[in-house]
Amino acid sequence: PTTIFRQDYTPPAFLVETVELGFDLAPARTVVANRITLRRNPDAASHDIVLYGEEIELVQLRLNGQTLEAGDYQLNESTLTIRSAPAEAVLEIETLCAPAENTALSGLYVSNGNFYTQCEAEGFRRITYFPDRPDVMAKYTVMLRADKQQYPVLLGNGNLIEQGDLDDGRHYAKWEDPFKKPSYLFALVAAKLVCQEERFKLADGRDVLLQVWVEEGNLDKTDYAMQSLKNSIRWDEERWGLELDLDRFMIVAVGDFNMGAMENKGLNIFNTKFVLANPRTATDVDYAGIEAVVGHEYFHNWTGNRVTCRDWFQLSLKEGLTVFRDQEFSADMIGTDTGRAVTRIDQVRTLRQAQFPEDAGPMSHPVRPDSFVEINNFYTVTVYEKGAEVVRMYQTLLGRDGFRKGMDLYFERHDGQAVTCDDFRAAMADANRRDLSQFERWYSQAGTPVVTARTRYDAVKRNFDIILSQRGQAEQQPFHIPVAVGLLGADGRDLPLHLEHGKHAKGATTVVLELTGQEQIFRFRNVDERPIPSILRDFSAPVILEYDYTDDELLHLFNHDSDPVNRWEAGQRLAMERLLKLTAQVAAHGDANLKLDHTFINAMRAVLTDATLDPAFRELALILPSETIIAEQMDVVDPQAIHKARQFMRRTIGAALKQELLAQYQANQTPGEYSPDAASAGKRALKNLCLSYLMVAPGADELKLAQQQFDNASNMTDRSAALVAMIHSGADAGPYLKSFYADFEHEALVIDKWFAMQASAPTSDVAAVRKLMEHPAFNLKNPNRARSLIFNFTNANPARFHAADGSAYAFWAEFVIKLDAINPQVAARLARAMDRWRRYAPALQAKMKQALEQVAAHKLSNDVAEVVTKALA
Ligand code: BAL
Ligand code: ZN
Repeated sequence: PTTIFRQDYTPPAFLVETVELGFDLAPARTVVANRITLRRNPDAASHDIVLYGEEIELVQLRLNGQTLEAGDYQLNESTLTIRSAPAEAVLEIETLCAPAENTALSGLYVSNGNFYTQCEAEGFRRITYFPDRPDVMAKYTVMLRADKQQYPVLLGNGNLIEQGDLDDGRHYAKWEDPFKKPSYLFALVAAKLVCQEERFKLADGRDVLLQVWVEEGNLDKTDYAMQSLKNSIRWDEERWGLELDLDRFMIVAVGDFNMGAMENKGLNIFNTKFVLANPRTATDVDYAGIEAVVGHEYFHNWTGNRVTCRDWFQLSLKEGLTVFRDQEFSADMIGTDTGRAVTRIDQVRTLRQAQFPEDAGPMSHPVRPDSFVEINNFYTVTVYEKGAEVVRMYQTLLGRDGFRKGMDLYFERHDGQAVTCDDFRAAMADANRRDLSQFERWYSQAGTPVVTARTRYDAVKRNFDIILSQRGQAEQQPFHIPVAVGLLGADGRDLPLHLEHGKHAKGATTVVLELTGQEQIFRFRNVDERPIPSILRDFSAPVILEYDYTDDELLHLFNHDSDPVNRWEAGQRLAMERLLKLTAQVAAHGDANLKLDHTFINAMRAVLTDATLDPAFRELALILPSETIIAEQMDVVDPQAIHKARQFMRRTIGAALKQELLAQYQANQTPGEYSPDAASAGKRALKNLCLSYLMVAPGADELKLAQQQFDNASNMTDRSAALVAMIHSGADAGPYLKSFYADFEHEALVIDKWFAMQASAPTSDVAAVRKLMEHPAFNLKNPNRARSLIFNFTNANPARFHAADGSAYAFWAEFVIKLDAINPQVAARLARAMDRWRRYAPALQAKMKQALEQVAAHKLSNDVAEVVTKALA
């Protein structure tokens, strides 16, 4: 495999002006006719036309009307090169492909008998020969031809300009996209589908057509996606002044899809998981996911499509920014301060669960990577979620208005262009007359910086100093880190702030300290009492904060901090201290004689029963750090000890707070018609968390409660929570699993849940998972199904995955290899489950290494080869 370096970027030798594509669609043999007009790029030195192509058969090639013979061009496995081409060239290329055999789901493929495409990042070259790179932007016209009965719906990017019938029962549709776009945004759909459609008025008065296309039988599950689309359009207008630029916007749902969804121009193609929902089949979390992903893909129309990436190293330019936009959208849709904080806490949990480990592991890379073997491996939590944190930090440093000015300038300068992360940073800096050169290090330096805080109080001078220092990886330069800080008095209230040499609004109780050096002292004046600092409010930077809080200080913050994110954080710190001690105890002496202090239990009781707090916040405050997050705190990870320690803590809380949990379980019922709004979802989340605590070691009453909830549930959130509680408690859930399966046999997304909840159960070992694989509903070729069973076992059931005999590692190796032959992108994701193998005890390490080597010894895709090679390096 070849490594590609960011520094080697050169502009394309030829630019494409127009693309005319003709498709004769048939599953086994699709003919693609491609006519492109090219013009030599004055900025490039080379005169060679380089086209990329993979897994396609070249039938004919013509240059400016002349058929080219074999000697006139060079063709190898991945490129077609025409040397010293004329400055203006019209290429006519005819190729064949076999969509029905395309199990990689990249390029043109068949799912459940219908045609779909996925071109990002490099799928277009699996459709036709093309300069398939994002800095080549062109206008496309596309003619689709297919059997009318089998594929009554023919969709393309942009506007439908012509359609009609052909001979032999076929029909055609011609689509034209008025905007220049890179090839990765190309899409087509030829299918038997139905749609929900609506006309919608934009802020400028234009009337547009919105459509959500699904397979027949799913029209009862499109309302929420449609509502989310309308909310997204409105929000983009109101918050950013960005309008829909087409007359028509389509969402199409497909059951076989590698990603969550794809922002193709005017024709978004979605994993069904992020479209289909009704109360019976979808949970609150599913509804929230649909809102976020519909928003995300829609927002890409400006941040990604109108302004795109110069090269794939700049992926975070569009992804980090668009994730930030969808996060802000979801927060604004809730519309309350605590609602916003709840979404922020969720973001922090994701970072700690997935991004911090990635940044500390073998696949660690900067937000803007410097090299890759396979770009598909870089659609990561670092590029996406840490990228969004980097964008958020601009807003924290520049303020909302300053950030908006930067966005406006970015569009003013770069609309219609393919640009870099540096261009975005320059727009932010120039619009605000700020020097953001040091901020560049967030793009170029990998790893999670550690910020250490010390404090000192001078009662005589009434000064309070916060001394912040930072350390990154070896040889790294200091980052520009916004650290939001508040000071709490003994009464729990925020003290007024008087920062020396600092700017902040009068009366502000939170101030953003800018840490740019290795170590800096920030002095607050006129501080009448020794305060308790609340540092990194709202998680103002993606860093690890070290500060020696005492238990009393943490309890004070947990009870009083006006910043809900830090209030939650104080609870997490209290829990983590105890979890680590308990884990060490279990490892040394087993899980008898463990103890949990009353102070902690009382703190949990207080938050659980505090009716002034939002239920959604209370739920988050009561969830203990996950086993993965605990593992990240340990030098040598002992998954069994972690699991036992955490279960002990959950069991103890469940027993000690039984009455309160029951009372909150009853108090947070949501009778009446189901609604996925944040307030109702928060109540259900708290209620179901109560149930899960009560079900750690259930007696007959608790079991009955779960069974009743299962039987009487009016929605999937409650039904699945009851079932999960039963399965995870170790109770005999067999009859309930059976009835759940029978009820939802024909709802693929629900059957995914059925597999997932069993795969992640602490009672399921590798043998149980293998048994589930024999179930007729299991299908390794469907990414959602493979993820639901295999990934939930390898990633969400650490105590069983790390079984001492290594049997689950052998299982992992077997399925990485099997999946690689089907779908390298999915296989490479599974391969990542072994990323942190060096952190386990020697006996486990040896077995993990053996499994990695077993995979590495196979003939692998670039995707999997890159992951295992880096893991073993
Ligand atoms: N661009 C790939 C899918 C997404 O991030 O929207
Ligand atoms: Zn995206």
